[in-house]
Amino acid sequence: MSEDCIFCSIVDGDIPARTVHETDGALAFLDANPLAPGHTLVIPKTHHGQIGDLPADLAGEVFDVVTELTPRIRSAVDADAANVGINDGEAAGQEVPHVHVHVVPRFEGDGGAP
Ligand code: DGP
Repeated sequence: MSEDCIFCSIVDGDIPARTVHETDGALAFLDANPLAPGHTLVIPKTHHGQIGDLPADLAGEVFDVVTELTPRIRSAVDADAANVGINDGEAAGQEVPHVHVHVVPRFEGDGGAP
């Protein structure tokens, strides 16, 4: 837990979020500012700022959730594809300094990658 971290507050239940899936070490919830219907964030429950800070076993657990969820999310919103990605560092567009993987459903003709 890191004080003043929005995603740690979501893990702790202090900020509400729409949970999609949960494991011992990872949480998936809907993005509050979705780029598309079903836009989901997958995070480690413990606080790690950037991808290089993640222990390998936890990175594996997070990625397992991404792997399992992505086809399910695509199917749920009838998407044609998905962008799966991490903004790693401020200059790359990372606004919340708690590692998170974006799963963004994509639709034919929706205008290209975000
Ligand atoms: P990034 O720019 O990669 O750090 O993405 C941060 C994402 O987090 C952005 O798409 C919006 C989302 N977000 C920010 N605050 C909240 C929140 O309080 N709840 C939820 N569900 N999503 C949030």
